[in-house]
Amino acid sequence: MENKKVAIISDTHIGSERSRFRYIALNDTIGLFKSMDTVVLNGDTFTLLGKPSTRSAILTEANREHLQKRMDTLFIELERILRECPNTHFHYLVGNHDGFPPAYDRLQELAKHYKNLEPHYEQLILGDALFTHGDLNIPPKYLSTRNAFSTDRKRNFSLPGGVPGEMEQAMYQDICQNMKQAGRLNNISSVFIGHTHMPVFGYEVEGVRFYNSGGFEGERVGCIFTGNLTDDGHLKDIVAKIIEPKMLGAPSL
Ligand SMILES: [Mn+2]
Repeated sequence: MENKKVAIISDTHIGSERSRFRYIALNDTIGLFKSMDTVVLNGDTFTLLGKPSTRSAILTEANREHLQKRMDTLFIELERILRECPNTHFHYLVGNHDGFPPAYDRLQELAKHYKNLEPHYEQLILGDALFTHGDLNIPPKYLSTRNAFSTDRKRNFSLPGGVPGEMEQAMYQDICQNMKQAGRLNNISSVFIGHTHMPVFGYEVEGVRFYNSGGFEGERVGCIFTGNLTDDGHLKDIVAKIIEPKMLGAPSL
């Protein structure tokens, strides 16, 4: 057995007019995916609904209809990726913009036809790495503020490194707490999240390294992480390929 090559990306927000990804297959992304054994799409790959800060946003008839239409359009793109990369296994984690029960049901339907698609509602563990979008780990006090991200957004992160803000640190603590309760804190070495659109590379909390692939809306810095998953389940050689804000051109979906 050889190491498995893994890529992780989040928050491409395809379908949002501010997204720099009109298609995820732009600019060699599809080539990178083809060269991988496993790709983790770590939430908010598509913007199916505009501004939900939580997945429990009440689905009115109007936005349920809207959701159906968006799914019809945007999941064609997902099918294209699955067809073009038949030897790559895709883990699709949902976020707060694509994590609603009807969308998750549709993903599960799609997974019956495409064996290289595996949807996840909350989290995924591969070896000693845990993947989750991050929206489920925001403490209520931050959700109740008008804009939970407003102060964080002023900071300018650089990769590698970057010191996470107060809300992000609270998210990490929540994730550590959950892992402790599940008895797996000692088995996890790295955690990958998204959601805040702030890239973070290997920030350590309680012996766990946290990674955030940033975001692809507006001028935000986003990256694709790659690493090697060894036979004995260790995700190593983690590197970040930064995707420059202007690289992908203006979206026009
Ligand atoms: Mn999100």
